[in-house]
Amino acid sequence: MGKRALCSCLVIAASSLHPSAAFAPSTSSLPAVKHHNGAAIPAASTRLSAGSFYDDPLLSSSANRSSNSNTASSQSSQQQGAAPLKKKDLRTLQRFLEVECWKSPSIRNLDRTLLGVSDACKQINRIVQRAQTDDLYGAAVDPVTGQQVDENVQGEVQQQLDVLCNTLMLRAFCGASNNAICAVASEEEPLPRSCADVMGYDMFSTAGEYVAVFDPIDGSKNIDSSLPVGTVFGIYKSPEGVKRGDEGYSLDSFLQRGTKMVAAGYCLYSATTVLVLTLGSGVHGFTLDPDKQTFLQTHPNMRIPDVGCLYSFNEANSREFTEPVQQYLEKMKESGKIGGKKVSSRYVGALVADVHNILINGGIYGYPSTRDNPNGKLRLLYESAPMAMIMEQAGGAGSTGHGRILDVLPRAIHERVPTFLGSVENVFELDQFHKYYGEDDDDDDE
Ligand code: FBP
Repeated sequence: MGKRALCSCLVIAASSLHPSAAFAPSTSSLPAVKHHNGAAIPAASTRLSAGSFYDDPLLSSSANRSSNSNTASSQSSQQQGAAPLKKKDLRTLQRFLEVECWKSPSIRNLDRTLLGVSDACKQINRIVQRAQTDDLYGAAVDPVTGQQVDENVQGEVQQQLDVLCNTLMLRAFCGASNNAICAVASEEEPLPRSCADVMGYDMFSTAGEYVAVFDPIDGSKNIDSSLPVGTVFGIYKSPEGVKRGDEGYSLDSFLQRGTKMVAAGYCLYSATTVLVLTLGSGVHGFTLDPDKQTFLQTHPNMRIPDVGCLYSFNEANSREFTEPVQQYLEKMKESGKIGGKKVSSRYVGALVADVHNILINGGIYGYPSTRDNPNGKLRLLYESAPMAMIMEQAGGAGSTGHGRILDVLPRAIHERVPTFLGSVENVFELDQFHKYYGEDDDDDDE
């Protein structure tokens, strides 16, 4: 479909109008969005931890003062006039899981599994921090032959850390005492594996009504330069009456739309270690207390701003991006403002880190399709879909450019999908550019 004559910027009412109007400064296409309280509060006020510095009388008083914990832009119930919580008042992840899983029958027996996953994240956090000192770098070698192990199903040489963190996550999901999970799929495994196979005991074969998917170490290329990395995971309930094959699971349990996920989360290993989780009713963030090695609920009910001025794309690939995305980025930079705020680019090169930044501050993250990778780079099942569930649960959006990521029916475990995640207004505009520039190919096969 040829390009229509460009018209001058008008208020976006119907998607047929030229989408760049959205970037026209202070046009009414974007609601006049003001960052929640607008106060320039540092990203995260530091909490002094009980039991270490907290006992220091000099510091304790400042702790009381600097209690406005959550970031300025993500508004949680805590900031709405509630007295700031001191550290000891923060709910632990364990308590949160016990209560939330008890509350909803559909996830009733996932509390121990998720607690096990949080323990694995603590171990991965330690491993990532020790990678330099304990020489956990470089390609993984076969413990028996001493030979470098083969490439993984992504065609990447498996790093020692990939293998280590993969093992920790496999055990965390399959080893939970109440056997809630029957099988798992990982970025590092060519095919799903039953928990009986992972744990090496048949007793696990009768296990659970759930399956788990995960990327044990996301952005692993960043480790060499000590930049942030992450872990991503999602949990699906096996469809009623699904027949398990000889492998102890059914692929149908995995190849479900993201809308079927019952829980999703990521853990960010960075300046602080933050576990962000949704059980299908809101999003909550837990920061690891380095002294007590306990995840504390520092970000209850996270909400992403409806519009944000951050964008996170690897623009080195922009020549290969599809026209709608090229036009979207071009028009945004031309106007230099979104919602009256100056646009700014941030790209760490790790999905978890970049999306966490967008979740806190608003804006859009994108890994588009390119001429060489028509489906982009990110894997639908254990990268894009879990992040899209978190984004939507926080009031944001997750799109392929042609529809919700969560509506895409996966056809294969390691299938890739163009991925756009962020504030609802920003992602809406990107979808308008796809509509306007007419590259409308339904990649949803049903
Ligand atoms: P893995 O590291 O798990 O393979 O994930 C892919 C990833 O590293 C994302 O975390 C990140 O957003 C993207 O690839 C970076 O890709 P590029 O280096 O092409 O920008």
